[in-house]
Amino acid sequence: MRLTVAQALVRFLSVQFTERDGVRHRTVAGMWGIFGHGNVAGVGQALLEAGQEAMPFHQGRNEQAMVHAAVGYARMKHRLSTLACTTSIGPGATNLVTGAALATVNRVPVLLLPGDVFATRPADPVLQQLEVPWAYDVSVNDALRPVSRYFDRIWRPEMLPASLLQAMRVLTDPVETGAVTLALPQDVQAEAYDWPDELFRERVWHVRRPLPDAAALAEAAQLLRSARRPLVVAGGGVRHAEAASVLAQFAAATGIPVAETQAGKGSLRWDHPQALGAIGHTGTAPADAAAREADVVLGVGTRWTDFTTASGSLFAPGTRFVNLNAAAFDGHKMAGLALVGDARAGLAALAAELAGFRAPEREYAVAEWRARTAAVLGQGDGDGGGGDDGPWPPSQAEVIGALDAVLADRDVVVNAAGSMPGDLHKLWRSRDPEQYHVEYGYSCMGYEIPAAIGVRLAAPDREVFALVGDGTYLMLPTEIVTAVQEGVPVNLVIVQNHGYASIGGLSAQVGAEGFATAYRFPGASGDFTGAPLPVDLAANAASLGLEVFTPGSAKELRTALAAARNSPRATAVYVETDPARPAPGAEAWWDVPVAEVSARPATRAARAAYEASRPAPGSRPTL
Ligand SMILES: Cc1ncc(C[n+]2csc(CCOP(=O)(O)OP(=O)(O)O)c2C)c(N)n1
Ligand SMILES: [Mg+2]
Repeated sequence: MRLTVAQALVRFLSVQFTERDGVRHRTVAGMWGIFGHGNVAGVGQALLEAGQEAMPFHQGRNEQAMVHAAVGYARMKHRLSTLACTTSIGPGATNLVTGAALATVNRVPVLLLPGDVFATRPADPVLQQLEVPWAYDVSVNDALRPVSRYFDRIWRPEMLPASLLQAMRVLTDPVETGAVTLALPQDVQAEAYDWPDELFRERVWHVRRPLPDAAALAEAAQLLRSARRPLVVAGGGVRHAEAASVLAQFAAATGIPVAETQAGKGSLRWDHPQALGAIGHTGTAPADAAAREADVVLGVGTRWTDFTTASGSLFAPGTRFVNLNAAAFDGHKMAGLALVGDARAGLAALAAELAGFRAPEREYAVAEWRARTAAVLGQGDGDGGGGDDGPWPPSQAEVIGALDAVLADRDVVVNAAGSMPGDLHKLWRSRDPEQYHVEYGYSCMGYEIPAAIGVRLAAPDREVFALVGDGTYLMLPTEIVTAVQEGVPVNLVIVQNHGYASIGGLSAQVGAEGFATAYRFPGASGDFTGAPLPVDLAANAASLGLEVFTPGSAKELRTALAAARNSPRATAVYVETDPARPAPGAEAWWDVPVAEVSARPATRAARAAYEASRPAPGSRPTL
């Protein structure tokens, strides 16, 4: 079949399917794109020719945001389906780098198709070409190599078929997956070639659920049976593997309490009898207490990041770890016993090995924590009432409480960066495994709005609320226009606190005195402590086409959230928060080193506090 390289690529992608548990999905269900001279005549023409059914198209505004949308989509689809992103060469391509890193860090599949410079080199340098004098085969797309799990540059048409199959392998592999980049020189995209029909036959990529090795399972069961204070830590792998209900059964049957990482939050309903809530630096008091006294910890699908381990300080020396993980790389962390396998299949197998086992009874102060949570959420006895005459402006926690009161169980909250992820991790009461969608592997400001669009495209039957800090809003509001254009009725909650509040707090703590973290005029001293900026984000959101609500009381906030939820349009609820009433502080440490020498008293005091709080050398069990 004679087609251009770009036409062959689109045709191939339109007949790829993923299968797990007998359910089929389009592996690449659509494509985001911004056209330039590096892709308009190749991939752009091919999309036009293929038609919307073969490859639905979404017009992007910023290439980074396109990747965020694809990640939101793929995560919501449990990595069984994703979206591709086509870009021009040069800046359009390098704008992908941050999104690619985010996808790869979070192990979420996205297919990136940056244009590239001419393979035939008729007139180097072409517009936007980087020339590296000592390495003439390098283009800016090489910046995508370290952040991609598979990278290839299609210098000749003949290279395409084998590379496409490798790209699909990585996209559909639970261990390998992440950003997959096929760089497409602009002349090659438009070049015709006679392709074998075999390339375009329908293919089904079966996503495996491997079982851990029997000997390892037996050893893990023995270790857990011997434990006096076992603990499960649920990570993102639980969600990817759709293992929530198996985990709930496992916890109920064994009585082992469950704590959740950011990626794993929502694995258990917040009020499940074994649920301790969030773990680590942004954890709950009962979960962090359980971690401190645990003797055997079963990590399920977790990468053990510093937020989870409180920078290595959370678990006592001598704690034994069993890590059920699809990736051996993570399975062996924390000097653990690796159960290399799928979270759902592995948990079921482990439950069978543990038949009859019941963890020793132990009380954690869960009821106290839940009452405390309800109070800071402005929910009194936690029944969702009592918040209507709450204080104004609300605390950030009260905004979370209002959302909790208004949202239905299947609604989704999306967030990634700022002070909100920590507050959400600690306080949010997840009622559905898909409800809590916080990207904290890369914690990338600007993820929220495009990811909410991706989530909604993946789950059109769910209402989606993106919690958007003013800093995040200003970084990447661009895809609001796409939501308006395509009628994707996502809801933003714009949380105004006039700057990078989370970093302002951290800055004060590390002796940097909040320097340049508020959105204020520079002032006489030039340290950004002047008057607040005359910026109106509500007007800005309205100008981009959103239906905007600006509540002026606690009661109006709930009414506005409900109206936004019911609106057929994309909306924003704009709310200014009270920084004087922060959420409960950290129960566990996080390592951010403080300047060792300084002329400033605040820095010296912070350094002294850092040295006093830092765990003694050698006391971190996992290093
Ligand atoms: C792309 C990116 N740049 C910088 C950071 C570092 N950072 C983390 S939170 C934050 C401030 C976010 O401000 P805002 O969205 O207003 O949330 P707030 O902290 O005020 O809650 C910054 C700059 C980041 N996470 N992502
Ligand atoms: Mg802010």
